Amino acid sequence: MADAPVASVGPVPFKDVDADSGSGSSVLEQLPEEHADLVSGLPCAPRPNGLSNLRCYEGFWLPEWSVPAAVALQRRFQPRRDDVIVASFPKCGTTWVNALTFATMARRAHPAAGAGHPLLRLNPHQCVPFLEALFRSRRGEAKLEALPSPRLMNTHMPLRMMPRAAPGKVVYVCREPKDMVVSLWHYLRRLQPDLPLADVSESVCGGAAMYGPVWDHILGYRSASTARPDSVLFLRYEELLRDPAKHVRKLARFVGLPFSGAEEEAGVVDDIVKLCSIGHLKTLEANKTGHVDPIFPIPREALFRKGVAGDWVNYMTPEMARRIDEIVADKFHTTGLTFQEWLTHADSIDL
Ligand code: PAP
Repeated sequence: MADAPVASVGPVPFKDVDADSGSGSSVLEQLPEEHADLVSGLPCAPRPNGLSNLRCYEGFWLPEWSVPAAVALQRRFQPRRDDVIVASFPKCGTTWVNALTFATMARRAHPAAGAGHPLLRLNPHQCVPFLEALFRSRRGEAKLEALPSPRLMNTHMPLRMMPRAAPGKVVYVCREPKDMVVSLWHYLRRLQPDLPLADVSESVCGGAAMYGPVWDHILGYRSASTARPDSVLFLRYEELLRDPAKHVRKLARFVGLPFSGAEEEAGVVDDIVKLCSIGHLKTLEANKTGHVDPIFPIPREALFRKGVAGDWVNYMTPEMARRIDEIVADKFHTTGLTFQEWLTHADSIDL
């Protein structure tokens, strides 16, 4: 991307330096050549309504288009020491953590209260490049290479798809699985209005959901964070809701950019929290219009629904909820990770 304008210090809003953005090209429209045999030989879970089929690669159900990207990521991604990757299972707070991390890391170039902040004109996903989309092609990989340091990137890939060498720092966000299921259901209903919640819940419980099994996804990052807390920050969506300012400070320390006394006094933390709040992001044109991907027909505004904890009680049958709780108890009981407080905390917490 020799012709793309590149600022000297990152993270830069990716859309501003991506010469292809707005061209309508999509990760879904390019068929992978490399590793085509590998993909076609993997177990397949078909999906309707224009959604990419899932393929089981190294124990995870990845969207078919992203399998070559997983291979390329494992083999060729050259992490830099100051890279920061926001990782998550879908519908667990990706958009929010992308926004918070971008605003925190870029605050010197772009003060959060400034009228020209990139998040006022761009969707958070446009600011933070999606690793698996870029690793679909050599061209995409080159774009990543050309980004100035520190780079901020985003992925839904499980940890095992990351390169063996430590990939800089990872900020992982997880969410109470029943709320994730309800959020995913609302999202997918944009493509299939009659989709039963039971179907989504079943596929998540059975593991064959996009990037699933969700438990293994969480556990991979959780154990990495326990082993290497300086490299993997493990956040929970519900805790972010409870005290976003505390977690923005934590995030800033983790990425090596703690807030100074002067910044604290000037209210910079609160500025970041306000800028990235769902109430604010929802009102912006960049988040009200357009689609998640130029040709993927889910409107961007579907990324900003309610943004609360405990919404599952409004939709799930007791049996559905019990099934997920039992799996969660079984999978996480040795890890100290519990979502129990949210099981009894059924009333939604608004920001
Ligand atoms: P993605 O994986 O497709 O990027 P992701 O952002 O992880 O989606 O999840 C969307 C959820 O985060 C939605 O939850 P809900 O359906 O339960 O409401 C969305 O509302 C919520 N969300 C998006 N932005 C924010 C934000 N700024 N603050 C809090 N929650 C948010």
